[in-house]
Amino acid sequence: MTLADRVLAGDPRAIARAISLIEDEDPASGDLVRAIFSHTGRAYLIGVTGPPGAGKSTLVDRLVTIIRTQSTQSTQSQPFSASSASSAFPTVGVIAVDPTSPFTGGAVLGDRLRMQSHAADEGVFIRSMATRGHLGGLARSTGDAALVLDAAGKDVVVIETVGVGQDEVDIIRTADISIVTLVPGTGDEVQALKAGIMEIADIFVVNKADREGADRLVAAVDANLALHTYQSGEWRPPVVKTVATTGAGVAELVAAIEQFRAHAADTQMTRRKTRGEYRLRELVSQRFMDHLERHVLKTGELASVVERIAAREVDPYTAAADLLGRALNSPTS
Ligand SMILES: Nc1nc2c(ncn2[C@@H]2O[C@H](COP(=O)(O)OP(=O)(O)OP(=O)(O)O)[C@@H](O)[C@H]2O)c(=O)[nH]1
Ligand SMILES: [Mg+2]
Repeated sequence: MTLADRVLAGDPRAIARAISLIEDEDPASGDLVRAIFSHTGRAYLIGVTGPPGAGKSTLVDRLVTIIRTQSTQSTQSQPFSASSASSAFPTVGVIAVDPTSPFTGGAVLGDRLRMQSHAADEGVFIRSMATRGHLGGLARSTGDAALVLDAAGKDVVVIETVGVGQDEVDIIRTADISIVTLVPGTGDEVQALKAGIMEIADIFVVNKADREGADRLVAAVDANLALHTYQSGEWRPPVVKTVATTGAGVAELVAAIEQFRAHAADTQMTRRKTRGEYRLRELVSQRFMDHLERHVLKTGELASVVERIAAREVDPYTAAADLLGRALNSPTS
């Protein structure tokens, strides 16, 4: 059985192995994605972002608990339907993107500990992924890891990232739903505005609502939303207060997710296309640079172009046009 077959069968060890290949940017990961891709597109992708320490992992842990027990409730609507008759509860995959170096391990351990309540649950797969240094690498590897979980039959895939950089914003923006977590008393409003994460939120969560200033923060976010005129039928992001440590407000969050999912059913395809386009553009750019560096330029030549730009001997537009021309005139690999 190939690794792809084992992933498709839902084998947790194969899922872990596949994600490691992706994380290491092993060439085999491309073949893996090729093999599983036609089996993806079913999972509901939830992106959770926010500043470091906002309580994202604690919140995700609570969210997973509710999703995993949802079928026991006799409520009207169920946003996350289980994939097969054999599993009564929706299965979940969680990817926590570790903002720190893969070698410090601190945040990895933290995420593991805070999601420990699902350790014995076979329907939940939790994994931390380390940030890679280069542009777009994180978005690609996270996207590929989500594909693995999707192919493995997870009904819901949650991606947790620290909302600090464009990369993280890009990951969350292309999820089926984006949840932005803020915390009172940290000047988050300003930070969030800077990082451009206000615009990507489908739902705002003010976590640590047990702290002073929660209502003020809710009011600040509301005031910000009020600057935008919502057309009738347009989704206005709700602001949900939670205390992730006790679970307070998490049921309301699930209800908001449910509402968004029902509301955005027709726009989901647009979002998925955007996700696909983003990945395609990123992949082509990366392939192009790889080709350029491996087959067109001599060793160190790119660095010397960078030097010349720094020394103002050439402008970046001319340099880029020159590199593009040279690459196009060389045989592709
Ligand atoms: N008082 C209070 N503390 C909370 C709440 N939610 C989480 N915490 C605590 O905040 C700390 C950080 O929680 P995490 O869930 O690890 O936060 P995170 O956003 O995942 O952190 P990173 O992934 O490292 O960015 C932990 O000590 C939690 O127990 C809350 O609602 N109220
Ligand atoms: Mg975390």
